[in-house]
Amino acid sequence: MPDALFPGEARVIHGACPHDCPDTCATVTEVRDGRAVAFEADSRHPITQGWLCAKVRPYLERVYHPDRLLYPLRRVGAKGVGGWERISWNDAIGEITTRWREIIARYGAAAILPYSYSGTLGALNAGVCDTRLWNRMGASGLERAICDASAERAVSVTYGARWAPDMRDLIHSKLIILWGNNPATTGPHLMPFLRDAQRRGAYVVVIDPRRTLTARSADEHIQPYPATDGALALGLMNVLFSDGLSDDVWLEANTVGWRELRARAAAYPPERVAEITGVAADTIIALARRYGATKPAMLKFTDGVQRHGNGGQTARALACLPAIVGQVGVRGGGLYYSASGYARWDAEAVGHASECAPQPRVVNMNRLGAALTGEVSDPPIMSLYVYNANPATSTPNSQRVRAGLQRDDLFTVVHELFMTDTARYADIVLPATSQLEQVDLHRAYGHRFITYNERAIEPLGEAKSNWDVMRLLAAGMGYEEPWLREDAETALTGILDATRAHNPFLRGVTMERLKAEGYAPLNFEERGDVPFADLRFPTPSGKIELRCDALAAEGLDPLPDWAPAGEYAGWKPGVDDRLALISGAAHHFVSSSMANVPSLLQREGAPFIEINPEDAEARGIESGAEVEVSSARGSCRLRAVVTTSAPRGVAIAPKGRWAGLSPDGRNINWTTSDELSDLAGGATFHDNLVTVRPVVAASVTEVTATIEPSPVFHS
Ligand SMILES: Nc1nc2c(c(=O)[nH]1)N[C@H]1C(S)=C(S)[C@@H](COP(=O)(O)OP(=O)(O)OC[C@H]3O[C@@H](n4cnc5c(=O)[nH]c(N)nc54)[C@H](O)[C@@H]3O)O[C@H]1N2
Ligand SMILES: Nc1nc2c(c(=O)[nH]1)N[C@H]1C(S)=C(S)[C@@H](COP(=O)(O)OP(=O)(O)OC[C@H]3O[C@@H](n4cnc5c(=O)[nH]c(N)nc54)[C@H](O)[C@@H]3O)O[C@H]1N2
Ligand code: SF4
Ligand SMILES: [Mo]
Repeated sequence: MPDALFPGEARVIHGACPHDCPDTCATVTEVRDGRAVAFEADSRHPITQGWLCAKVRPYLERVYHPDRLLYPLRRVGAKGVGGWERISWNDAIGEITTRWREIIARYGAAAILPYSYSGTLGALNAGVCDTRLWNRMGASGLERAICDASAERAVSVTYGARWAPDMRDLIHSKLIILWGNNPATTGPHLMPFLRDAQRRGAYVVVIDPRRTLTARSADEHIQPYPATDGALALGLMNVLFSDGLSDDVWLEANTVGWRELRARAAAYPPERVAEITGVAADTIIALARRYGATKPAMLKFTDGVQRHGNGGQTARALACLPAIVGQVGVRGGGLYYSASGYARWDAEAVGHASECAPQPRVVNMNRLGAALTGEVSDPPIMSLYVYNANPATSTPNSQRVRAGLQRDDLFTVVHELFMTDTARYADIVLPATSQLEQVDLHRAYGHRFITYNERAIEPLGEAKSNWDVMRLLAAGMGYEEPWLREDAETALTGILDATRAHNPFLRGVTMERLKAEGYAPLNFEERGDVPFADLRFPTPSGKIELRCDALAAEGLDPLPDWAPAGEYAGWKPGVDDRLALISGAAHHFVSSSMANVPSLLQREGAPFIEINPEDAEARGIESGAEVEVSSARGSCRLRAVVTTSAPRGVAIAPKGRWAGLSPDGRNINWTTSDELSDLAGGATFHDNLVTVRPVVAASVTEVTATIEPSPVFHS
């Protein structure tokens, strides 16, 4: 409403939360005189339901943060020290493309490594930007395995597709098992549906070593030792089969390998599983009987449970369970992993790979530090281009990543909104737009709506979107393909149209409609809205593959199994001095995004580690004390929170803390492992045994003195 105080017309712009979260909320930005004055949830959206999470509610604090990067910067002085001078975009693009041409002439384009992950999940500013320019250039590919690779592969080979039920169908569930999933923090829009189901009599079980926010409101909380879930799942199968609670007729009709899986599960009687997991045999038997007898039963898991050396097999075992009780294709039952398989963007429209030479090689992103320090040669990596990611903070074995970033002969460009731990090591820093300043299109991994993000405000300073920068870089390299010049809307319309042409789930979802309505539901007319209701599975056999021959062909075990994950071999909780360290999601950040927003930092408190009272006492640690957390890789210092939320033998230190904002200049990823999992090169953050010791008072001053100085700007 225009008035004397606000002469500008108020505009309301529809958008999407771009962050790595299953909820992909529909948002509304109110803009006056070119400035966003309010940022809220879209009250019409059936999943967003008119509210945003604690971390994104104060989003304008992030968008208008005084530390936003507004101009291109060139490093002055030594790497990582923080001296910068302002340069023009012309100079920045000129310098980057000149260096790249030299590197390509000497080493080949494979010596250039683009590194990105989930700063935004948009089809344009992630999807297109992760492929087009790099395909054309022939740069090294990135094996995008830092998050969900093991489970993604496990679920895909078992069911043939990653389809998940409608959250609203939880209301039909009578039993809901949340396995290694903490939605109250990591996907909060599930919670109201969970509550409604519970009120209607559903029994909710949480399986998580930590007493999470989600576990607190469950009917039952089961706390296995980390990385033992594969054994627990096989133990449940053991009881289901031996008690006659498996649906053998259904298994015979709809699966392959169920008898072999039954034989495998026979090796996991409850007593043995109790020994492995620390969960009482009676509890295992009771849960199996409940799962066998209660219908519909939903099993939901996410990725926290697979971040260890046995992660692939663990996810396979979990994914098989709903089939044993014949709950697949049933409303309110089945497997709820990820909905991202419904609207996979047409790969050719996104990346135009068929018009380019084959990718020369791929580098596993979990091995970034190793790759930069010699593991990858012929050619070595001579240039790193980072966007949508903060590897110095979020990638495992950070010390090694740092060592790589410090290489004087590595030409590093970081495109960012903020001077992150990673950007500090760049040769050139480019300023990025926030979601309010860019156009994009979003699918979700937790629900079944497509959401359009309209630009709400002009870019701050000289910030540019990922795609705008890629187009400048392409032009600077002399690439002339029309698909490297398209504007944002043309590119997105092309991708949506190409995908809809062969994907019935997108029927009726057009750009015109998205622009007019903000979001649109996927279309389930052809396949039915319950995943696999028609019991057709897009696997080689057309059935659920409990035994998976494709894995056997790769020399992997075709049946799920359990083995002690990497570092856990021989570990005896309570006997061993080392604690199993889990570093999952922080409540107020998304990975390291938002971990520089003052109000959120205040709510999250100092970087901390949760430790059980008995473990604390045995180590002379009091709540609030500073502790040193060390693994075979490295160490960092945190505040101890002594709490029964951590079971004995397990410690929890949430991810996402900026090393540069921590008193010791480090974070928990100094301790985590860059070994790969048993499937698809997955991350093993939680395969991490640590010793925790109080820091002696004398060295406290020394620690505070190592706070990294703020970057110095020469402009
Ligand atoms: N607030 C917030 N939300 C987020 C994120 C964030 O950083 N902050 N990150 C986003 C991203 S990138 C992702 S991938 C998702 C992840 O979503 P989730 O998978 O729900 O999150 P995590 O915290 O990684 O792990 C979930 C739970 O797994 C438990 N866990 C760890 N190891 C084991 C194990 O061996 N067995 C069992 N049973 N449980 C285990 C942890 O204690 C944790 O409570 O969340 C997204 N949402
Ligand atoms: N210890 C431990 N570490 C973990 C995990 C764990 O469980 N434990 N989980 C892992 C998981 S699941 C994930 S997914 C990864 C995530 O790792 P990353 O993908 O590296 O995520 P972030 O650390 O949030 O860094 C994203 C960066 O992108 C920037 N950004 C946002 N939007 C844009 C944009 O439009 N353009 C550009 N150029 N930049 C943008 C943000 O400012 C932010 O600095 O972290 C992993 N790290
Ligand atoms: S982070 Fe998740 S819950 Fe929060 S606003 Fe974004 S999509 Fe919604
Ligand atoms: Mo993730």
